[in-house]
Amino acid sequence: MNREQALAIVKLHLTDHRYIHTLGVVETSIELANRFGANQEKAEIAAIFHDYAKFRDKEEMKKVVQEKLVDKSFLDYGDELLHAPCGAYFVKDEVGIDDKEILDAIYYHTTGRPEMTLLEKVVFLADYIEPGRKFKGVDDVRELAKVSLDDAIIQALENTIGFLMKRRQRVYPDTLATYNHLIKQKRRSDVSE
Ligand code: DGI
Ligand code: FE
Ligand code: FE
Repeated sequence: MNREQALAIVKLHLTDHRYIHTLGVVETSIELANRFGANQEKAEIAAIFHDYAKFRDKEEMKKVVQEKLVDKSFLDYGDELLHAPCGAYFVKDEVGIDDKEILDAIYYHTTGRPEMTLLEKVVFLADYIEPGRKFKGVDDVRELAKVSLDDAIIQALENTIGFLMKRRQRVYPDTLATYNHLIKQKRRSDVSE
């Protein structure tokens, strides 16, 4: 499947606004993949499909988690999380993509996970800093992304966790675990410098 075919499929599932966001994530993913040495073709496909399930019916997605996914914990932390793991499921089931690395980059694009692969990190960060994003603090993350993938992700996680806590929303445990993991790793590499 080439870029045009993939974009044509995903466009059918998204609003114009979300499609433009997706194009931003694609360009940023390619840029980050080149900067940090991830597979550019896989980054492109994962980015194109990362929000494939953004507008799927919530009840349909809850059913997918219950019946098809191993990890049911996504049901307990707010409906916004569902589109990531369910997106990976639908992209495999409906589009026929079965590359595990691409599917995992879609699956973990919202929450992250400890021990993220390079490809997962690229898509996770691109989703946060693509040019259309206007979050408070996004420019700091964009600056960090010029030099360090992990430092940029730590800052993005700090922002997102802070954002959720200010609104008294639940924080998905693996999002916190991702933050803890990257901080621990950073301390370790600081000590060895
Ligand atoms: O799908 P996008 O809008 O492009 O971005 P996304 O996949 O990062 O989803 C953002 C939404 O997910 C936003 O409403 C905040 C929410 N979110 C991100 N991390 C967590 C979270 N929600 C909960 N409950 N817990 C999290 O850890
Ligand atoms: Fe998303
Ligand atoms: Fe997105």
